Amino acid sequence: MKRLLLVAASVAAIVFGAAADKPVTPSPAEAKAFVATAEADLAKRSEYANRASWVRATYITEDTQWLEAKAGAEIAEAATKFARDATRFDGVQVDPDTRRKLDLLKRGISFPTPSTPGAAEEMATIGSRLDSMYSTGKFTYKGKTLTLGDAEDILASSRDPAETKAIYEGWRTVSPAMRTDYARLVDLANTGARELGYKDTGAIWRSWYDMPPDAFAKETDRLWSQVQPFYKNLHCYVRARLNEKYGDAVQPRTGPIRADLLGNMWSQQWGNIYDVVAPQTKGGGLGYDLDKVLVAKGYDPIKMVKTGEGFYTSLGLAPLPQTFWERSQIVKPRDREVVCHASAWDLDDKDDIRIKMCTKVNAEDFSTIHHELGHNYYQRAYKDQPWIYRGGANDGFHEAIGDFVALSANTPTYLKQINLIEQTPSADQDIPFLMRMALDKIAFLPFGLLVDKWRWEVFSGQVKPDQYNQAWWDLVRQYQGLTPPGARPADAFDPGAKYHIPGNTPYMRYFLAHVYQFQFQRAACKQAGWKGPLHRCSVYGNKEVGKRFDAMLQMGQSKPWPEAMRTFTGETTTDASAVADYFAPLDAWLTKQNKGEKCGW
Ligand code: X8Z
Ligand code: ZN
Repeated sequence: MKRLLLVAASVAAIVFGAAADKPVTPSPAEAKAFVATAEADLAKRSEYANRASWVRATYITEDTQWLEAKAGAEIAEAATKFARDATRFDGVQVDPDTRRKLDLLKRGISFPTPSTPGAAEEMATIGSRLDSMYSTGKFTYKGKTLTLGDAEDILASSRDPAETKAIYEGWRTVSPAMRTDYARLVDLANTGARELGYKDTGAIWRSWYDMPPDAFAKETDRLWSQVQPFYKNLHCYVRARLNEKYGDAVQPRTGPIRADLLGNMWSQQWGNIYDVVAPQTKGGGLGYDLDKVLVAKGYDPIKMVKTGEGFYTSLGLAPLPQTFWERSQIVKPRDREVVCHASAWDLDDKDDIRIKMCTKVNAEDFSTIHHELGHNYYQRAYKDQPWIYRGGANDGFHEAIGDFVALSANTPTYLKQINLIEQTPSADQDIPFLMRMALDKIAFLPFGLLVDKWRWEVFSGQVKPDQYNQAWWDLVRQYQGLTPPGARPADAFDPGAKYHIPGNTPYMRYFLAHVYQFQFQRAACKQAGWKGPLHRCSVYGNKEVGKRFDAMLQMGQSKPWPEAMRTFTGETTTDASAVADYFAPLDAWLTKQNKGEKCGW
């Protein structure tokens, strides 16, 4: 703390000079010293804020919200001030490393705080409250109180459209109460962003990808146009099967799909309705149901995490530390409120890595475990980087690491290797497998894109609070081709019913990750000398791949992301052709199946 005050004083002296009339250009050495001080200060505060957040997320009470908000306000205020001060070195000729660190300091904050007294505290209090409102949200259905976890289970398995509608709408009763808080948070963050010289908060978020913010927005549209025809094909096929199952009155053959019929609360992954849309291929289809297999084989949440760890160690990475097992929350506690939305944590930037989940024994959480462990393995790999570089090459990389691993971990070849299944489907059963994967991976793409398209509109002021819900549904309809099961109430705030909105977590990272993971997979399989179809490749046990993978992980965000990409894949751009390579046989098959359908919406 003392150090921080001293620095603030010395920075002022550097910039304004002793005589205090004319600004003096600071020296490169002063820039370096400033960066070192910022790193040391933020490192210390982040451990404190992380621990407070962990306690709140695993034990939601008034008091833990208060503690989290206090620690959060302090670090947000400090980080925003460092960002503001960093601009003083804009014209200074510094070494490339110092320049990158100054840039990262300037753009590193997703919710900058205005300098007005009390603003940081207000933002942190709202942030903690919104996340807690979401995480403790409940509603009543048939006389029973349901949590999100209960509701998700029903939505995944129910094939009664009256029930899915009730559950879908029921969960969305938790979010209208968030709207005023949310609008206030947007206002405050925008004021903070403008003080830093950005147009609005969205402009900061778009500045994280080593290219101009506007170029990034165009880049997301370019990627979407690469994959959109495939999504349209999948949408068309799934809609036809839903129409056959439920009839015209529930799901018409043309137009948008009813959002509650897809087995997921946000219709973001459709794997849970595989049974409804399973390709009728000769020879028995997929031949296994991972949900059932995990239960039948006696898997419990710990065993699922151990299995996930086993994949990473097979690549030559070190086992998780003992403290991971002692301190993680793997199972939902029965006696207190917690944040069930899965996350991975690095408490001290050293070895104290943990996951926090309310694990269910099912296929979705089998994948989620690999996803979360990817975050932890990344965090541990870059722990020896300077503090500012301890992050993903970009946030999409962070999300793609575990998903890349899960692509192998979901292959029948691997599932057989670890004795989960006895037989792998024959080579002519690729379509069912690809369908199962596409229901999760391809269906996700438009959702991954639209969440932050909505936030960009909100931050820019283009969408006002009374238009929040309509704008959300306009995007859902445009990109996902979905419609709600019934008219939405006037006070609805449906974006608030998705974790990352009240949780204030940027979302474009997941869209990017759904492209990167296939690039990683394509490159890894090439390194492994794999000659078969990409979707059948597993890199389990491949130490050579592990070595190159680890080299990328260790870089953290010390270099612009294309360099990290090159280190592992040899490529330097984001390229959705890897998605097309992986799914090519399915896309062709879908096109045939859709003959005669009026695709689109
Ligand atoms: O939020 C997550 C992870 C934690 S970073 C569980 N995901 C997104 C979501 O659930 O909406 C992973 C896929 C997309
Ligand atoms: Zn994640």
